[in-house]
Amino acid sequence: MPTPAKPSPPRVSRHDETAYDRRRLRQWLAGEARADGVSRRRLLTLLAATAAVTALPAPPPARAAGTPIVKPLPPEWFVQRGTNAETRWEALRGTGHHTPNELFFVRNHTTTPVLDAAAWRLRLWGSGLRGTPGEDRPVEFGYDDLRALPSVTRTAFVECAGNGRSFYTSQQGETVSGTAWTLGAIGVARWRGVRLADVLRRAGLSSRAVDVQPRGLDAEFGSGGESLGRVRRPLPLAKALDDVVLAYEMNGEPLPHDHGYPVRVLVPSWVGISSIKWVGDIEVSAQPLYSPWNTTFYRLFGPAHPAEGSAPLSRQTIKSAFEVASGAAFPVARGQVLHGRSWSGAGGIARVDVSTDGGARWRPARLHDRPRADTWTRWSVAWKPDTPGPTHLLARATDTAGRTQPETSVPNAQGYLFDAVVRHPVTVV
Ligand SMILES: Nc1nc2c(c(=O)[nH]1)N[C@H]1C(S)=C(S)[C@@H](COP(=O)(O)O)O[C@H]1N2
Ligand SMILES: [Mo]
Repeated sequence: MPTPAKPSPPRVSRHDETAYDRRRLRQWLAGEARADGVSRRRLLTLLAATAAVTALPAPPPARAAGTPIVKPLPPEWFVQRGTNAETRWEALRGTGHHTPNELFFVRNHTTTPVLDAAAWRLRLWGSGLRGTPGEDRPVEFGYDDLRALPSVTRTAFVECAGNGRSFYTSQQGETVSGTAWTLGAIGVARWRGVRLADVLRRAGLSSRAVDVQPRGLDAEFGSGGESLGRVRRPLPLAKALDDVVLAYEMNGEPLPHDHGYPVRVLVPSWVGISSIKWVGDIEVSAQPLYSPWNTTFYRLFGPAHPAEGSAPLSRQTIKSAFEVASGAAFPVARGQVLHGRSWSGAGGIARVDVSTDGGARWRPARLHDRPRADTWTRWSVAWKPDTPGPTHLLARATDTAGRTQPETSVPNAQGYLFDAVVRHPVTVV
């Protein structure tokens, strides 16, 4: 259960309490203190009344009351889904290989915390670090400490495990739980940061370490009237040491608040939940770790899967999307070019086939990017519709590992890892 900010012990002088209250208010502003039952307005009033305010960075960006996302969400770019925002594929037409930060989808379990990089610390702790056995010996890094380490830059997608979930229902008639994403819960960015491996080694990684569990500084997540604690999910050490990045830049800018400022984890090719935003601490463990996010969630349950669920999800699956609005109208007998993108968690995209007549005939699309792991490949096909009326556009990708998108996806209760060919409705007029 959450621990409320504790009042100072009675022996502390009035002066100390004043200083502590100031610090506590600052921590609250940085998202590091809990204030259950106290309004944001009340705390801001308290803040304004203390000298702490003079030492504060710029005020947090204005956000609409009750909105869990900081950046603007114009309806021509996003569909809002609860605490999340899905990118509209038609808005990606004409953008380059990388998704502009303003257009990048947001998946929040609760609310974007507005953190202060100067006050932020990353704490590494646990039985998988060297030191006296049994002793909890945390190692801390500040924002400047991380920025002073050698940096790496990587192009990679972040994609929600539930991307495409709504097609289990609309195409296959399955009932699944979770956010009803279409295909817009993905974005590709150039991430810059430090290798998690470098930070782990500097912290004194022990040869006994097996799991690494980053945890976010956003609020605790409640489900079914119960708090599951802060968002966290273990990563096997092998992946943590391979290609995982602690990212502080996204497409050449400091991470936006909604995407994890000041630092997020980036786990290339894996389901989005692995890439913990607003990371505050990392447990390094000599014992295997569990959290709700690799047990209750992010396994496959259902008739086609073991009773206890599949292994925790890791790599993303294979998908394709057109940069076209659902239900778009195309003029008959006029030539045009259809654009889209395909991606896979198992490698690059080797081939894409497209049908403009609901799946009767297929032809290869022209690929505009070399096949590359961890990111998508853009493609196009020319199309001159000859018959007025409704039809479906279909795209079917094959990756360099030899996987091809199937006609139907094996269902699971939470609707993860949809991979089937999507039937995209359009009309010829
Ligand atoms: N701390 C924290 N990290 C998080 C989440 C969250 O709610 N809190 N959501 C996860 C999920 S489910 C996804 S799909 C990605 C989404 O990243 P984005 O919002 O930057 O697109 O962040 C992951 N990391
Ligand atoms: Mo997700």
